Amino acid sequence: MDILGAFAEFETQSLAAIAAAADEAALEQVRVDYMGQKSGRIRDLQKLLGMADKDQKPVVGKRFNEVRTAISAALEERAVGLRAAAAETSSSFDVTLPGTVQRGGRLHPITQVINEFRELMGRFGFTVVDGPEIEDERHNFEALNIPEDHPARDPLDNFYLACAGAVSGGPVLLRSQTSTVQIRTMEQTQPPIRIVSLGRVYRPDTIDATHSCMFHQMEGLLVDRHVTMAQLKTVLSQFAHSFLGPDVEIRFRPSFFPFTEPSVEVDMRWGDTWMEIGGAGMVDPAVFESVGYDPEEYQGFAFGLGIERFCMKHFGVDDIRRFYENDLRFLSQFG
Ligand code: FA5
Repeated sequence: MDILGAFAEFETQSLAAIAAAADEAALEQVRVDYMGQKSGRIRDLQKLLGMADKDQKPVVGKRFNEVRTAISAALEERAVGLRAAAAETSSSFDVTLPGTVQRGGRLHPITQVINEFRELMGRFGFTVVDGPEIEDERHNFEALNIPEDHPARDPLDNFYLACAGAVSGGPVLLRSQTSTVQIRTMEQTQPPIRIVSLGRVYRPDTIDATHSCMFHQMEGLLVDRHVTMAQLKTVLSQFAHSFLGPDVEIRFRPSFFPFTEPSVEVDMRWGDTWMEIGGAGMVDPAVFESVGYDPEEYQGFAFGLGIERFCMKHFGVDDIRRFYENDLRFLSQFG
């Protein structure tokens, strides 16, 4: 057989062997048998190259390279195919098995109510503002007309912190009410003002089914000329109707807060029972003076509502402590 004939036969046989290799190990054996540097049959072809006549050498050399390239390409292509097939058959994915249920998170019921309150009050034209949870005595008490000897300032009724305020250098505490944000807002803004602030407050109250030492309030403040208590009641009624439906009634009971005059407790009626949900009143002139407003020129109303109370009523929860226990069996029922 001439040299080129031997090349052709080698090519045909090796390509057939490559195609017949059933797995990667068999293919590797074919590669060693045909193309192996030490003992592969390609070495016989190389020897034939040396035996070619001088004028035949360019043609034979070119053909040798073509055969070698074709076989290398076929080996590579077959290896890719076998690897893909192996991956497919060895995959542990079984479409008949039940899937893993992905548990989606959801917002805490109190966060849901806070978001809804923000949205509702936004529709009434109230802007949402925030304030710090660590407060100084000016914002938690003094500017709110709560004098030094007032029982609300008793250290046993507040969470004072064992460090001094970064700005004032005076005592600091966890805020006991969101009314602090009234002062912070008025210090920075001129009337008219229409804000709500929703957030955590802290009191060392005895914990029971309706009281927690940390809870949430929504503070509201409106300051303008010619503001009346009737407007306060309208805003609170509209708010209650929007959140709980047209059957809910609200009533004012005379009360006292140092920062409002007159002051009221706000009750709401669900079914047959009245429930206290917050305090409210007309902003006391002393508060306006403490932030540099002219009490002759401006009036305002303010309210502070307990968010947990709404949440309990809304979702039919009978114990406030459930909200803070992080029990997924409880939390996953909402939303
Ligand atoms: C105040 O905190 C006043 N700052 C409200 C206010 C604002 C009056 C603006 C006038 C003008 P009071 O201490 O009553 O008021 O608390 C308001 C509401 O917070 C209560 O009606 C109740 O719904 C809720 N609340 C009070 N203490 C707790 C508690 N320990 N746990 C859960 N909710 C509470």
